Amino acid sequence: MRKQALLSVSDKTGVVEFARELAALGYHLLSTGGTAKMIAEAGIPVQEVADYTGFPEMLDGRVKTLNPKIHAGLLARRPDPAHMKALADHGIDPIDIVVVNLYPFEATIAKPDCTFEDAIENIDIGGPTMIRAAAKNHESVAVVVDPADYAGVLAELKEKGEVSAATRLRLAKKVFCHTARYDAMISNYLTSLDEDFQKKDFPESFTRQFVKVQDMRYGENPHQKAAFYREVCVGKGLLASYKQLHGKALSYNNIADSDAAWEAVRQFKEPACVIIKHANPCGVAVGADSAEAYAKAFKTDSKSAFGGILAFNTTVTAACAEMISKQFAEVIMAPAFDEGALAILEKKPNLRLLTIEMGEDHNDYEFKRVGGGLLVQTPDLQIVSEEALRVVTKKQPTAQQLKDMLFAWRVAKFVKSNTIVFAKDGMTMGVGAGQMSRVDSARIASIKAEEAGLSLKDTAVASDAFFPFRDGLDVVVDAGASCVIQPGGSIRDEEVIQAADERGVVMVFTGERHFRH
Ligand code: 93A
Repeated sequence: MRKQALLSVSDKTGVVEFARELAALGYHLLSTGGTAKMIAEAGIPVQEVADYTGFPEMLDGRVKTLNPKIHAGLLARRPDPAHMKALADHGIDPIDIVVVNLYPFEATIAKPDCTFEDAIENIDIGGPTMIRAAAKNHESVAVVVDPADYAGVLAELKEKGEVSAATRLRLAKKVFCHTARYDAMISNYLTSLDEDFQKKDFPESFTRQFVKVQDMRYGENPHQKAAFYREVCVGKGLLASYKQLHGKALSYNNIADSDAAWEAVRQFKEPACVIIKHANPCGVAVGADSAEAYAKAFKTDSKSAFGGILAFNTTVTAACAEMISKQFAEVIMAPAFDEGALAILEKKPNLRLLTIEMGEDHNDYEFKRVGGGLLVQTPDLQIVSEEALRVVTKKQPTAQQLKDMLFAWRVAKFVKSNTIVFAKDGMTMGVGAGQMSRVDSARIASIKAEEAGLSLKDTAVASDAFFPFRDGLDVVVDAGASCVIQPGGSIRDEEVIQAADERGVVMVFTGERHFRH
């Protein structure tokens, strides 16, 4: 019985050389249109699949190898006599080696001008069918989907006269990984086209595909290993748009914090600066330009800003860079840097400088690993409008108070719960984050303001969730707050509203909360 190899590849790298060696080893070569042409042109004997099956390629190439003569040749158990007889009865030769790589779906959809029809036409059907068949039958067939494996397979063939069982199994595993990834890409692509990108429904199962961008030096701590992945097809987040201009490689914590900084800063229309430390904002401000925004943000908590991640939604000017250069920062990110700014900041060899697009894209889902499972939710995209606020106190807010409260509320969304944010004139004045009790967050925010030398008189306060008791409210009013924005919804709302009236401050309810864990 003649030894047969079938070659059908989109990525034709190295295929002619591989075919030449297989032919020299005595393999009868079968191949499809484009691949067969290349092999034949190199003077290597090859038979077209259409010629072998007696069935022409049809439907614009949609049916090339989908034929029982091919699939029986791939799937027959060897040397099972019944299977061998069935092949012989139908004039089918077993296929021993399959060399296939698939239509370039990923590369196709990555092209900016890719149409829906282009994408659909690049869904390979015959290729996956062949490689899955061959991988299932790996006891008898060697299947090569990666040109990087050509050399190893040839070496074994030359040395042992066959591809070893261990290699056949390894190659088969590679196939199922390959086809799973391929289908996930298609599914991701089609999902990403949904108009209603914020899903209201959750699929029965997730087939997401992430590809490695890089191994990290370590994870959250040096004893943890880590890597960074990009999601295939969906999501144009931080990762899709950042470019590093300068500095050391980003660390695991840098990327996590940069993501938080980018999310927070891009929600502001006016020039803004966000300083993040350990995933929490320690200063957020808006101003006339990057320099003013930075100066204000830094003032909130200059102690904590040490080693922080700075994000801007506007060009970093030389004046701003001059100020920043006096502090130790890990990362600075902005849509652009003035030449003067770059000249100043690039003097620090380790400082990472990133350009980043703002945009309004967001992840469709958020994932959080729990033991043996995954929690999935839609992102928190709520933005409360002035009209949606409900004033619950006798005292009505002034225009300035409304502005301050809405600013504080915007920041509160990006602070880990329990969150208390003091703000005034487009600047955070005290941030209390990540405490188990709201009243403690309120105390911490006031203490930090005092340490920073900031007066909390007439400030606005945002609380990410309702005040369960009046104690938290009393702390912020004692500290100087004159207006409070919070979701409301506690069974003790009345008590808290009464306390606000008693203390003569304004309180508004948003009706929605911003827990962040
Ligand atoms: O359109 S297909 O899904 N129908 C098929 O029957 C088929 N058989 C192989 N695509 C099919 N292929 C794919 O064609 C292979 O997976 C490979 O990517 C490509 C090679 O085509 P050619 O040799 O004509 O360049």
